Amino acid sequence: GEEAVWKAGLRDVDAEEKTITNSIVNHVQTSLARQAYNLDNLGAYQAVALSVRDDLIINWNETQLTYSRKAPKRAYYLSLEFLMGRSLDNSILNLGLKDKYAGGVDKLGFNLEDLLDQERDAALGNGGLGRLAACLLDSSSTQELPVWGYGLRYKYGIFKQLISPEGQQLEAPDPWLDHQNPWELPRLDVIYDVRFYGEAKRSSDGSGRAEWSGGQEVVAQAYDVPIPGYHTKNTNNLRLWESKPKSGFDLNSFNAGNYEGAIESSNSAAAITSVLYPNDNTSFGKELRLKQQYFWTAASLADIMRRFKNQDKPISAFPEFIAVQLNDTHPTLAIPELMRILIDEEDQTWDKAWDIVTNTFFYTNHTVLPEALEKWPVPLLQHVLPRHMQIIFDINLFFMGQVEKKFPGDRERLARMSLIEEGSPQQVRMAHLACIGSRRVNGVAELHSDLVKTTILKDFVEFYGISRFGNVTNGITPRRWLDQCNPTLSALISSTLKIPKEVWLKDLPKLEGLLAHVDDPELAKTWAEIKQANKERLAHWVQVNLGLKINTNVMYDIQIKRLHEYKRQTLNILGVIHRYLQLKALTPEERKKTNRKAVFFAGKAAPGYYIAKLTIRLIVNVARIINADKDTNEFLSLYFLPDYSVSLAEVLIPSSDISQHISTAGTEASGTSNMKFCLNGGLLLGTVDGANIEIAEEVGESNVFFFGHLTPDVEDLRYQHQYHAIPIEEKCPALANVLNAVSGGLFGDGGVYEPLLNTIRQGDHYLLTDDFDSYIQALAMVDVAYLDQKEWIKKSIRTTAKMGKFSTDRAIQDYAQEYWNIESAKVE
Ligand code: 26V
Repeated sequence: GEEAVWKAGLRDVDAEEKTITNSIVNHVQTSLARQAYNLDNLGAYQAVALSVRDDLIINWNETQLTYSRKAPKRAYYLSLEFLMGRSLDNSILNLGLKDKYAGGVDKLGFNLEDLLDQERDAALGNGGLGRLAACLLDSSSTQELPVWGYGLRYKYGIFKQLISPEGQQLEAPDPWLDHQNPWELPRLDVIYDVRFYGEAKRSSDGSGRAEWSGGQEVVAQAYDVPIPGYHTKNTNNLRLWESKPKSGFDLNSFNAGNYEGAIESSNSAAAITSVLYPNDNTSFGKELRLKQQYFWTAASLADIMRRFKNQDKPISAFPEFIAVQLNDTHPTLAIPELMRILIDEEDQTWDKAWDIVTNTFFYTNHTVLPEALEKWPVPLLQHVLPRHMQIIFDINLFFMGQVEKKFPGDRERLARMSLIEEGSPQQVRMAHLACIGSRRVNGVAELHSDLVKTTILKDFVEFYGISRFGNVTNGITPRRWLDQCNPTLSALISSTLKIPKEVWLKDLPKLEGLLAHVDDPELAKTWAEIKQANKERLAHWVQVNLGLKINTNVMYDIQIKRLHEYKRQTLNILGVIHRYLQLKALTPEERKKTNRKAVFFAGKAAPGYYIAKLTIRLIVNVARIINADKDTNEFLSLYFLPDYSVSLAEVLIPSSDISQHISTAGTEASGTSNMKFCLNGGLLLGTVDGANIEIAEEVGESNVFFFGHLTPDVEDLRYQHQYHAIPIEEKCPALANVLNAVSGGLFGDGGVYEPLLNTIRQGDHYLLTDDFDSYIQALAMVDVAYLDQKEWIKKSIRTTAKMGKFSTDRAIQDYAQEYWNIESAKVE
């Protein structure tokens, strides 16, 4: 707009709005050094973000002051991944300033929604594990608990996914910091040296100490990200470390004319935090990944130790003031690192050090898949972290002694429980180290926690007793995953419950009050209208971003998650093909009686995961064929939405009628998007796995669609596949028919898909041939149920009503009380 219009617009704003517009304009002129009247949306977004940041910093400061003054026991959440997504909308909602900012931005001639869209996702995570960390942080501030997160400030987050015309996934870097990041505060003074390589010499004085010297030293520098709570001043901290060379570059080499050598060491320091590893559920023993893990745990523990020492307490009091949660085994080096600090630097005896360590750490397991359990080769550890390898061997020696005492002569048990797996090379089993070095261990849903106790850590339950092992079922933050992504539904819930959202968003079981209104036709009508509007919002997104037109008057069926064989996107796409073949066989009259639907997929495959990439390729090519088929496309359409992200999830989830969570029983530890869909009134089609089970317990089996074999059958079925395989034509003709259609070239060159199809024909580790028929039946039941819209809406309302358990507010309180023993510290 013109300058005159701009100034005129500023006349009639209320006081708080005025403060906001002033602050935005100030940031435009000073922080951005630009003119307010010819600003683009990106500049306006930056100015608004800086203005919001001012509020966050004030609350952050008061929070840290309160924590210092009250000196409560604190908890630290160590996670290599924090999948934060965007921050602006979440910040103004949590601060209770959304309306004011919308008004202020409007007065300045901009549209808040457009500005929110300028923000890049902070995508420092792969999937569920990283997003869980982000939700738990939101809840820790909201619950006023003294919790900090520690992670790495990757220069590049999870790769950007492109899909080639042939349906190939291509990866591009994610330079998310290119537009400066207003949500972080660099702390030039919070720095620590971190050593790699070198030599560890044990002292000869019998103290057990050692001296670790030489090698490479790099610097860890902190960046702080404020985490606002919902309608509270409490604003916790996420501290992310960046690696830097210790001293610019090596002047000796430089002066000697070795220019490349001089910058090489600085490059190798910077490399440590350059990129997030894009593997989800598979571990490769890569040196750079090991360096990331140590760099981050060493910096975080040094920081925690410095804060503790400021309190002037004896070192033995460490566990009375500090709890450290290990998010999966990725930070397990913290265990030998704290031993090293206590023994080599703080003069503690081995026994005292071990006592402190095992009262400080807690370990959460997030998967029982064998390929995801981390193991580090002993020679690599010896090379990169010689002192830690000594300590791990020592821990093992003591531990093996204890096991031998309890189970004398049980050699096999010793071999199973050892921290060291024999072989060439020997490998360190990180889950064992995390288990014996922690106070307590937990899984992330009831079934998964049971599996942890009966499979991968069975021997440890027998050794320590059951009370060391627990469960904390995952959750999600209802602020982002309902109020922020589905504001109209949030408003409808508030008016129906006659409870302001500020209350029920912090006390999610209050949703149960919706049950009293399930039969209210007015509510049902508005409920359905909101779902419809959310479908239109998604259709609009697809139109703008992909140039495709989607029918909004059909059922929306969605599966969005990382591509993995165990999650069985392949089962879903083969089901779609089955439906397509059936539709083709019907007469036009018969087709008109069927349930119409659009099927959506989104998700990334690890760059080296060939079979997962082939599944994407199949989905894309099936979509190409069936969306172009005039006989059927009115009844069935299919979309693969590229570059799945937190922000895209926020558009997809509120639009779903049904979502699919169809992992082979016993493989999905919990799942969290299942909770997000259900909270938004989408129904669930799933296997009896992970948190699906607890969702069904809450909403009642009649409100979910379950299918497939159960966990106890899986082992047997796999044995059958190995030793008594039945040809697929005999066992599951419907599936054989679908595979033949693909092989036969119905979706382009069938040969391309042979390796994928062969995983099913041979071995079928994820039991598609066992579950396909019951999957198709379940889909048919969904169709029947959806045709009765009245009853469907009731199921939808009931589902939302019963999601109270799945707030991370509940989960974080569970950790606080049953694990960390911390209490809230409210900022007045
Ligand atoms: C493992 C590895 C191995 C080394 C390379 C990088 C990497 C990255 C992540 C992982 C962790 C895999 C475990 C995981 O993500 N589990 C998921 O955790 C969610 C939150 O608890 C849960 O909802 C999902 O069911 C579970 O698959």
